[in-house]
Amino acid sequence: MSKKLSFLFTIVAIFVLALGACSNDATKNKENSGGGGGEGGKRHAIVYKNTGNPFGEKLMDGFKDAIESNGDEAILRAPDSPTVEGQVQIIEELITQQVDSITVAGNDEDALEPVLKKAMEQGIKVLSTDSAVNENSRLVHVNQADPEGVGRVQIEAIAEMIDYEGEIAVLSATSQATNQNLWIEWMEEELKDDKYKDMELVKVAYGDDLRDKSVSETEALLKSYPDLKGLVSPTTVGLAAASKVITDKGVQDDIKITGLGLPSEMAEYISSGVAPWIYLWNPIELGYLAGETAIALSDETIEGNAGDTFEVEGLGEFEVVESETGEGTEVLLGEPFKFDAENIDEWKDVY
Ligand code: RAM
Repeated sequence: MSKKLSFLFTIVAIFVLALGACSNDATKNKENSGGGGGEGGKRHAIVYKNTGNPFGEKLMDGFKDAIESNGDEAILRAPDSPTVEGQVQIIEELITQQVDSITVAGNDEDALEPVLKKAMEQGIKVLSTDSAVNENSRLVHVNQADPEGVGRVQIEAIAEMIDYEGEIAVLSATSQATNQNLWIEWMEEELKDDKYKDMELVKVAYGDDLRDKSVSETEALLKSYPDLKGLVSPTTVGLAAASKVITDKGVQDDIKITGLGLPSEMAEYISSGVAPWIYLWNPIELGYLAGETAIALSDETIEGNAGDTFEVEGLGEFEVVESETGEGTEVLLGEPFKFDAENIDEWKDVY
């Protein structure tokens, strides 16, 4: 056989093998579909804030599980950094792919409106979770917990840790993150109570949910505010990064820290006393609930209106309600959990 011919044979062979692999995948998908009793065949996408966030990964795991149990396909996307531009580009691609639903953790409340409206005009069901987009940009928001309680409890915690006295600072995610901004508003509201009269919030810094930036922002806070007594970080990335800085600098006797953290990332700091206790909800369940809500919207079991109800296997019945913020509707997962030295070992391997 000539060299040319044998080359041709090789190409054909590779092609045939590749076809075989495709049809195997197709069979697999077929087998999967209906596995969870769903109709199957739909494509549901989730767009998280950015890649490399362990909380976001857990949330997407839960979303994928819900979608695949229904026999549908889950598309998991996130830009490299938590920007609006990155999310717009991904959403445009998902519109071109004509997915059935898009669930977004918004990097901005309003800026995604044009692209999300475009998606909805084309019949794609749009919802937000974790970080809400405005009511014109979504059919419903899947909320982790009541924002007022989440904000207030973190101030109560840090106050107790520092005996209601001294300077405190907040290390947040991005300055545009709807979820963090709402929690910070409630922190400021809580601080108005007279029992906090000897405490002062000196600064809100932004680590953008990036590890390195969260580390450098914490270092800058410690430098600029040498009398700082407490840090609150309402982001898992920020809380883990700041706890490490406090540990590495050996200043845990001078500064306490609390906030919203993943038990898996915070166990060592809870045990060492750097962060005596923290709060969070289950990110896997949040993603699962978002996935089930996406399915219910695309099956038209719900429309996203207050009063709509749907059943989620393992989690119970959920009702769509008016949002606490007065903007649009939401589905609420539940109350945040408190993690401390007593219970952290049970949770650190779960999420
Ligand atoms: C971070 C993200 C997320 C937030 C959690 C608590 O991982 O900013 O949006 O909900 O922390």
